[in-house]
Amino acid sequence: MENIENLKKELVAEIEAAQDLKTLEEARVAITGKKGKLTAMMKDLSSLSVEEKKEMGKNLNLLKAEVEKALDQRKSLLEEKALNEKLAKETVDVTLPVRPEIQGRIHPVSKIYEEVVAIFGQMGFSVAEGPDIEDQFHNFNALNMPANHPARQMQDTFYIPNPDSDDFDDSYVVRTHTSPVQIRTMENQQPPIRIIAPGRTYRSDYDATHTPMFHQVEGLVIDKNITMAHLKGCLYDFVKAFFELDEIPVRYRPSYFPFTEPSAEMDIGCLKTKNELKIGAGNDWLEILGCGMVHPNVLRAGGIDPDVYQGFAFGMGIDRLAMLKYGIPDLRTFFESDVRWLKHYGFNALDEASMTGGLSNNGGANR
Ligand code: 2NM
Repeated sequence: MENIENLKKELVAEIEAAQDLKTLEEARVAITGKKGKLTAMMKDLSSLSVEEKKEMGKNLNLLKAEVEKALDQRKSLLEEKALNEKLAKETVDVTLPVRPEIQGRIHPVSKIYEEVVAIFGQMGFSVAEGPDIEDQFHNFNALNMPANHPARQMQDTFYIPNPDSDDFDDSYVVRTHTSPVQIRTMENQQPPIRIIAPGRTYRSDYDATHTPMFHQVEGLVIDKNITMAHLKGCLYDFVKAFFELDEIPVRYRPSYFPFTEPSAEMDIGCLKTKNELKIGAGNDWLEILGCGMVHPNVLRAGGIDPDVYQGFAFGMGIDRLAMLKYGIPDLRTFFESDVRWLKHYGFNALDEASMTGGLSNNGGANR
């Protein structure tokens, strides 16, 4: 018994002495391996009397369990130590300046996205997000587009089969606009609501101005006594900030969207010449966004009483805004990941859009 206690101390000390995983593994082999000390003692049991064998066998088994426990504990400890050493060696100083030879650029879509969020953020809007894969209720029905509504065909929707149902109305869609995010917000939040929903949207379309995945930002304001005048003031402030102009001609043309009534499209004044598009001057008009007063059916679908609350909403294409602002002629090039294109149209990673720091930073001089 005395010997077993001493042996235990000796073996545990050997284990604890291991300073790295390799030494520990050597210790394990030397103790419990095929030719290990403990293994040899277990083999020697056969030379003992039955009584002695019983007593000694029990003690050796207990010892073996304790030694294995010590080995496991030491192993965990040394593994953690090794990981910490590795992590310490791999730390990077994130406060170091970006090396000038680094090729990475911010994509124009990301840049516009950040600018739009900064402008509406300053006006008190928060950003809302939702899933790319939607059910038809949130993408269509709740937006005053019931089954067989012609606008559903208008949108060239990508449908995704529902594994649990053969009924086409139960199939999912990749969202054709970010409006389902507004519906989800209304479902989960009481007015006043003031949100923008930027993100990816999908329609089956492909030419110089359409790609099957594109980006939208939509906005929604709901409160008591909201009118078209609030819509106009808000969107006027937005286009002035976005195009960095003190004044800009705007006009609203009547339009149709199932989810708003009345609906309108907003144009901004511009000058179109053969090679150039100048925003904010001239006798031409450029369509910039769609908007309107949220349809009572949409408010009801979102659980909001249209007799108490009104709202305005708007939507615009982020990619289209990028094409306009930076004069990029073909939308398809946005998603080709051509590094030469990114180098030309991309932005320095450190130029964050902000209302105080200047949205486009030196008019693009550091592109
Ligand atoms: C547009 C144009 C007009 C819109 C409406 C809604 C909702 F969910 F509140 F009803 N979200 N977005 C809307 C209104 C979008 O895009 C051209």
